[in-house]
Amino acid sequence: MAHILVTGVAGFIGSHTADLMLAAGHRVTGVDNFRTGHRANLENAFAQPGFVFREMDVTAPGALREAVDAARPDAIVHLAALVSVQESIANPELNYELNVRASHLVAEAARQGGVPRVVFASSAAIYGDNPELPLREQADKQPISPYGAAKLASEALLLGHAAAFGLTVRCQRYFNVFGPRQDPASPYSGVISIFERRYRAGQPVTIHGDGRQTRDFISVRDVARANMIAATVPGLASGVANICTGRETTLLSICEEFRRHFPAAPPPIHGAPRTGDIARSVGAPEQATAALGFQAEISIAEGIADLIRGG
Ligand code: UD2
Repeated sequence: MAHILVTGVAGFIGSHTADLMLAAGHRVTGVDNFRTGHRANLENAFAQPGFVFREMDVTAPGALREAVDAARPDAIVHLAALVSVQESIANPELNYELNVRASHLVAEAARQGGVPRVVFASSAAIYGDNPELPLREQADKQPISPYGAAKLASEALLLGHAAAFGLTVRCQRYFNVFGPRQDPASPYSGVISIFERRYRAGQPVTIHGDGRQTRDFISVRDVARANMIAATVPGLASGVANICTGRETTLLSICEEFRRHFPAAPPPIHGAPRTGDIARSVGAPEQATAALGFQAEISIAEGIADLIRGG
């Protein structure tokens, strides 16, 4: 069994990743500063004997080094981040601090603390609106936000450390992740989290445009499993991989799926398309299968049922 340090453990993806690792018998040291994470997400983790929590900011001087020295983990899963594309546009400096400098600090803490492996939360945002679908890892990177640029820069920083200092670095390019604990608070939150809240409240959802736009929606439980594999399976080589399903789903079919659970819901309202919106997005999942032995298993129907059940 391994001991994993998870940064951003109180976040949406972090808390599911910790829960899954703990259930599999691994030990987890989780760190979070609760800037966007929530203590409530850790309710299950706190009840597990293999869980240790440190409230800290990964960019505070010496903080990561101290956490690494105390835990002596087998891997760091670095999920702490400024997670909102909109916030990265409003505050590029903070985006640099939390999405670039923090990644460098993780790479350095791993090198200096002798941690052999780092798993990094990258994003499909690095591809921007590259139209060569399905997006393969070698596709041109055309980030259209400071957020996407920072994720790309972080991949380079971490892989540079991997090559120079012999760490194993796995960059996980998440596509549109959805599931329980995703925060629907902002209009720019993940669309499925917004829709779930509105369907549950009996309010109409707003579809920006005709609803034929597509995304590669992946359940957070599949993403947590991809993180656990990347952190714990022995003998992996460094590299990047899309964490996606390879399935293209329209917003209209997401609405249909919700209607099966909420048949009395009012019909969606169509608004103007969102500025800068991408018409289609889907990833090629083969590289994750080849490098990690990972394949998404949860269908949209199962994932939405899971979200509505909560947990
Ligand atoms: C954005 C971010 C991505 C991530 C994601 C949240 C970029 C380049 N990417 O991607 O990094 O933060 O959001 O999961 O900005 N929509 C509606 N009604 C709503 C909300 C959304 O129709 O109430 C549409 C939206 O216009 C888009 C689609 O749903 O066409 C998906 O929106 P999203 O914000 O969930 O995801 P995405 O891929 O635009």
